[in-house]
Amino acid sequence: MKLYASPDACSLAPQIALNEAGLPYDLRWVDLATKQVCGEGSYLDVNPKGKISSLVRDDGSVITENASVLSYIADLRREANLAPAPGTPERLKLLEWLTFITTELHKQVLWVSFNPHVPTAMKHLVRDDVLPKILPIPSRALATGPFLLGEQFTVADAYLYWTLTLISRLAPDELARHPNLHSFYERVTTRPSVAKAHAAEGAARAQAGAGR
Ligand SMILES: N[C@@H](CCC(=O)N[C@@H](CS)C(=O)NCC(=O)O)C(=O)O
Repeated sequence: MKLYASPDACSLAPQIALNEAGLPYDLRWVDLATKQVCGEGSYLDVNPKGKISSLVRDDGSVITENASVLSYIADLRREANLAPAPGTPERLKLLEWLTFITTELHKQVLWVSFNPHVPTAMKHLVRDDVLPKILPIPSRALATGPFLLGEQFTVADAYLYWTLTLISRLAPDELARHPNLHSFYERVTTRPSVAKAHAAEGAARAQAGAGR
């Protein structure tokens, strides 16, 4: 399998999931500005949508959209318990969280906040008005257990972790208002799967810097 990724992008979550599952994979680093893959050519040939993440299976088929990629990884190694069993009410909860994180946090907050073409007034509205209404939702869920679905770490936690990584840069004071999110972040940071993903991104950044 090949995971197309970019440092700081949402591909951190599938990296964590693959590491948690102990599945072998190759990383392909994509320059999101030029849509070029390091050592390969155009990323648009892999995923015409041009967005991270994409997972290419050994048969050449491509899975795109982070929520789908994460679900696929979880189902590939069910023993890793990264998702409740398909067809159960708990699995529906996981889908709810993946959708919530994609639409509310990733697209509504992070896309706007880190897009250089979005007017500053809109960024301030999102940071000061939208974000404070969203963060209490995962924070409340984490009041009853260490992870979004309770005791078990799932792919939704990997995705939430990535969003909190960027939110901690965007609005550290807002995040500090939510001790549950803060302790979740600390807890997930210590997982070996997360350290491995950060190390891979660090090496990719260093390599890109050396190539400039
Ligand atoms: N609909 C996609 C969106 C993913 C997405 O926005 N990825 C960002 C990185 S976090 C990206 O590829 N940005 C590059 C661009 O917009 O050109 C998903 O949910 O996976």
